[in-house]
Amino acid sequence: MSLIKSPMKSYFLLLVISITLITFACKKNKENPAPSNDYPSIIDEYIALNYAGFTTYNVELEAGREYEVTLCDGNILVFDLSGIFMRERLGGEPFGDPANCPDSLLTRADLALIIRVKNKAGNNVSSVKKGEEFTYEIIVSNAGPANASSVNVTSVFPVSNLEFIASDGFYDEFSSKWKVGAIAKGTSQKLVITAKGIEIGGTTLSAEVMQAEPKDSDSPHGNGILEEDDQYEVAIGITE
Ligand SMILES: [Ca+2]
Repeated sequence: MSLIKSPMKSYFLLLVISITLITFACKKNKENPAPSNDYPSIIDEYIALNYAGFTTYNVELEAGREYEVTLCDGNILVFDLSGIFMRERLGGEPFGDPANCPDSLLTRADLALIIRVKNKAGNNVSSVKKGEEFTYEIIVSNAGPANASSVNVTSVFPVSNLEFIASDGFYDEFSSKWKVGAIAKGTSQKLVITAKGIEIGGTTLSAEVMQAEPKDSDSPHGNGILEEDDQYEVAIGITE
């Protein structure tokens, strides 16, 4: 992303830098590093790779042993003296122009969804006999760093091929909605649906995270893109 695209933006950027330098007079600024304020370039490379869109941030040498990078959203990344990333932590107040500061990845959750089909013995299967009860599990996990809440999943129950028998969560086979609720970072929630095949042939089980708070770091909710990690499809055969 180019920092300076127009004279107007250039002027605005200078204004932001001026304010930033006043606010963080003791800090080094990525936009205007003095020679004595130099820091390892791999810090800039790390931010460009992991925090695309963050064009304003400050780098400060803390007690001569590590660099603290304050992102414009106020969150802080800590690097060692050679510029190797060590940890992140929630920081203070945001600064600068919000337009140069996208939603922080630190404040997002990363939800992922999979489906597992199992026979009565608990083994993973790709086909079942007509009339045979089986289960399919929809598992939503949250890799963090934020906790997720108000999670809702849609999984259309294929009524023409399967008979719904039971589920162990807040799932409504008529509306296709599973009200998941909260998923703390590092944990998962599972819905187990019991069904049986009523029509010989094949069908597809699918599910997607439709809503959740906060935003997901790599898969916008409810956009129907199967390649994303919050959506899943699995084919199942129903045999004689
Ligand atoms: Ca995700």
